[in-house]
Amino acid sequence: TEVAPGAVHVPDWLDPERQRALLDACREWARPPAGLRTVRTPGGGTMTARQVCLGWHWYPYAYARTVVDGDGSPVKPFPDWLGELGRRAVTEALGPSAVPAAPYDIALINFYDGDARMGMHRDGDEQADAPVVSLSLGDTCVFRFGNTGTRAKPYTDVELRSGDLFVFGGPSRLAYHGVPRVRPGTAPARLGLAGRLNVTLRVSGL
Ligand code: MD5
Ligand code: FE
Repeated sequence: TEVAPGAVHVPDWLDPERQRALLDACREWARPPAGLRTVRTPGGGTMTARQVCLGWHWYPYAYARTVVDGDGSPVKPFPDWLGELGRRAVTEALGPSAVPAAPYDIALINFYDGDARMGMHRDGDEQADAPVVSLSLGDTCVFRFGNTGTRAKPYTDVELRSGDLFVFGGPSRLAYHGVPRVRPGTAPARLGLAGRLNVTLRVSGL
């Protein structure tokens, strides 16, 4: 389903076996060193979603090769298979011509418990216009897709479920978006995951 030009939602893109494999990988990546951390914003606040990064470490609002705002460790490598998954996602959602020439080299993995939220923002710290690939696991959330020029309404709210793919390319790459709520207890029981995980794949341009 095309939610806006370049913004395509593909429900149930990852089958149960691939969801399991991605979740197991996320659990490994979440362990220290360079594991799951609470993100502190320059204003003194904390993000409610916790995060682990692969390839490049995101800290508000820049990228680094070490966990500069955490344990100082080198960031974990971005595996080839994840880049392959990203290219396949873009091909299936937007077509082969939308696959970027540069390799996917960043994964940001956000963990949301039942109370976590993400406020409306744009993702502008990458120096490349490649589509962002988003994969959801666990609890369903309300994902809010907004506009490029303003943080304000109108919004399109979409429920993202375990296994869903969303690709944000073209004119939607710099749109405002957020996660106003998670629906606790909606994860498939087979995953054994209390909460929501979102994996985004990005091209750094760095
Ligand atoms: C999430 N993550 O569900 C979302 C999914 C983040 C973040 O927002 O910054 O880690 S990615 C949604 C996204 C990425 C790039 C562009 C657009 C949406 N968009 O234009 O709507 O944890
Ligand atoms: Fe974002």
